[in-house]
Amino acid sequence: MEKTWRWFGRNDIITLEMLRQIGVEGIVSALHGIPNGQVWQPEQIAEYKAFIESAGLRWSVVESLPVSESIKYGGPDRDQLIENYKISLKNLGQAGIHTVCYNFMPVIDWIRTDLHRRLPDGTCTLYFDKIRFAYFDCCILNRKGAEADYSEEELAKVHDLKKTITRKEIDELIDTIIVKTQGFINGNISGKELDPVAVFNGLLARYGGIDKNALRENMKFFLEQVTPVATEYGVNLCVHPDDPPCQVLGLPRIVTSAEDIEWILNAVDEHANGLTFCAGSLSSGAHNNVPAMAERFATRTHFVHLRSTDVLPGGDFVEASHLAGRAGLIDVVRIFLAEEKRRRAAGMFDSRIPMRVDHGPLMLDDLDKSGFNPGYSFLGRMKALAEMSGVMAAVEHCEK
Ligand code: DNO
Repeated sequence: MEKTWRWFGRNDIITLEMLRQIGVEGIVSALHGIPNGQVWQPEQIAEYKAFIESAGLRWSVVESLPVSESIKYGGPDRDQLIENYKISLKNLGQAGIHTVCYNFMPVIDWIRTDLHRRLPDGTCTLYFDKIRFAYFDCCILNRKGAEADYSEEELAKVHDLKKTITRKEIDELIDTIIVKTQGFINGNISGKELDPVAVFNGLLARYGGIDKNALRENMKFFLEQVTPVATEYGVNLCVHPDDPPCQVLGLPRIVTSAEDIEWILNAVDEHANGLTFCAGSLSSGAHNNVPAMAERFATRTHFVHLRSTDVLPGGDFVEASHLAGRAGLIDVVRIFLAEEKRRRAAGMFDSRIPMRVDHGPLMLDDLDKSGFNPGYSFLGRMKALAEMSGVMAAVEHCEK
């Protein structure tokens, strides 16, 4: 697999020169400055690509070319936005960038309630606390009917939390869920909103009539139009699973399980309509057997995120070490290395599958630094990359 790294552009405090030194081969990035929905112009792509190449690396994957909300809920301007998406895909393909990751999560991308959960070994990690999330839903957003989505036991715990939670904790929860996790990924929240809760509730309101089937239909509509363009220009599209893989805030989520993924791949049964195999997101759903899913969807996987989680009693989950947790990354790596072998034998152009380690603990000197995006510090990811490189080398050695 090609060792890639998510890099956030010239403002990233991790430089391309640092990445060369630790054995990174390819860069995963996006034109973060372009507002969602606008065309990525050939000159803008060429300039960014040249900058990456001047450091001796290549721009391997776009993560993400964002799918505008209006495409997801079927707004009046969706046709124009899909046209723009097609032009960006064509421009990327013509520039020689062949892997484009996106997601189809309405309103909110990945969700965590705590970005600095201290572990016994002194490192910090990302955490999802179901009760705090339910508190956010029922008592901060005050979403109508939210209570129906939680058990009586959970609601009783929310009630207890209400008595003890401080104003500071409430502000942090809002900042974490709406701003910090979303601001850096070209999501719907820029991070500059004066009243993030009001903005967020406005975004949620657009999905009033959209259930799972309606969202699936909108995704199919999108895929039917963009996949032929992707195929024509040699681009592999790869949808990122929902993180966490479950319904949230009354919104439908449709990339949560093997059944969902099967549906998407069948909706447009073309090689270019593929999957980002995010082992971390999938592992945070207790219903998912991650290595079995890797086996099942390997032929349509175009990009791999190596990360693992532990699901805890009560619905919480925590990011695990890359060699532990329920993702089974050693098996996952073995499965994708075998898939690469199959593709090489078949003479396929994409026989080297890009992989990146996803997230990593905040550790050592990085604990005192500011400026990292949540989950994307340097040393924790470097350690994870070393671990995963070791696993790849060992598997390849044993299969010789
Ligand atoms: C968070 C990421 C996601 C992912 C997008 C892909 O760390 O895994 O934001 O990049 O969902 O479109």
